[in-house]
Amino acid sequence: MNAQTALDQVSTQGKFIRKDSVFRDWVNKAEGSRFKPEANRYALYVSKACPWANRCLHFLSLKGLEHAIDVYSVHPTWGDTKPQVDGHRGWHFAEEGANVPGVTTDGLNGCKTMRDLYDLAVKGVWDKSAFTTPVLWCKQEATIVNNESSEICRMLNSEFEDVARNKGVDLYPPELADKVKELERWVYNDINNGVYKCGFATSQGAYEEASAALFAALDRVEEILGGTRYLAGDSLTGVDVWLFNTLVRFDPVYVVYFKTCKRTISSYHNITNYIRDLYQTRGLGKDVDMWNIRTHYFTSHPKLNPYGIVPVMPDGVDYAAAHDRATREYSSSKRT
Ligand SMILES: N[C@@H](CCC(=O)N[C@@H](CS)C(=O)NCC(=O)O)C(=O)O
Repeated sequence: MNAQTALDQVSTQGKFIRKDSVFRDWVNKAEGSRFKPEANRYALYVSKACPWANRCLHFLSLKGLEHAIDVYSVHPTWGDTKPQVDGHRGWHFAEEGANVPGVTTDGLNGCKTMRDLYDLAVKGVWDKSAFTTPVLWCKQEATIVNNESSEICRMLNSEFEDVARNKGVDLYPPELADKVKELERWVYNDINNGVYKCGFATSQGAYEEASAALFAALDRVEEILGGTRYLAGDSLTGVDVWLFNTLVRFDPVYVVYFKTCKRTISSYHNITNYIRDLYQTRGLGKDVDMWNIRTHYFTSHPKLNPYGIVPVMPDGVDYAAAHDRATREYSSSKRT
């Protein structure tokens, strides 16, 4: 049995190498498609702590799909999943009757853990990789359609248009496709996954390399945001949602936990204001659950934090504070 978590995905040089997600089917409208976009046919399993799952929740709300796809969310602290079989620790759902903020039971399938859900999906024992969130679940076939957040985001953006309340919202507009794709490449490698490369590295060299790439990328973001309101220009795109989910966790968690301490995000003027803008003006704040976020990281990996102590929240993190993004002049607009 190969019951892994992301913490096990480390090379012999101590580099964190994330494994590819395994379930890669698509919901689409095409004739003969196995998974058609229909209201009440799919569920999204998330952890509110998980940046990958959280970005799917943001797409769900930006597109106005909450009424059509139900959401189940796991407890932030990993626990034993099959103690009689192996030592794996992973995501659990809330116990019946427990009242944990932002956490639910698996009201759909009655699973106790995400591992049980993966077993249910394959109607046996899932032994190929970690039991990760997010999961897009098909109720009709009782299986996982997809467990790769970048793809779930794209499906939510474009495939559920007929049932979406916010029709016409397009976070991947065709005219920005190349630009967004190029931004996603380095935002994913150096920032979204970059913080994990710092935090899960097991050698000094691997950590320093990841840290250098991370802060070079953040400097680049700071510069871009001096010129435009969003990463790809004047409109919010998917890559902003990706970046936002790492940024909101940065000072409250990663600076301490993943040793991404060369600079804090609050020391970057444009990035700080950009987070506040997305949090408030674009409504992404509604799906940011700081208790789940901080509890998860600090209490789930005994290897990294043996006593599970959650450090005091640093001063100066205030995503609800006023921002200057709507009123400032951008160098891109000056040029036009
Ligand atoms: N490629 C996946 C990565 C998802 C992922 O790593 N999720 C983490 C939580 S942040 C997880 O569920 N980890 C469980 C584990 O490693 O066992 C995606 O983007 O959807």
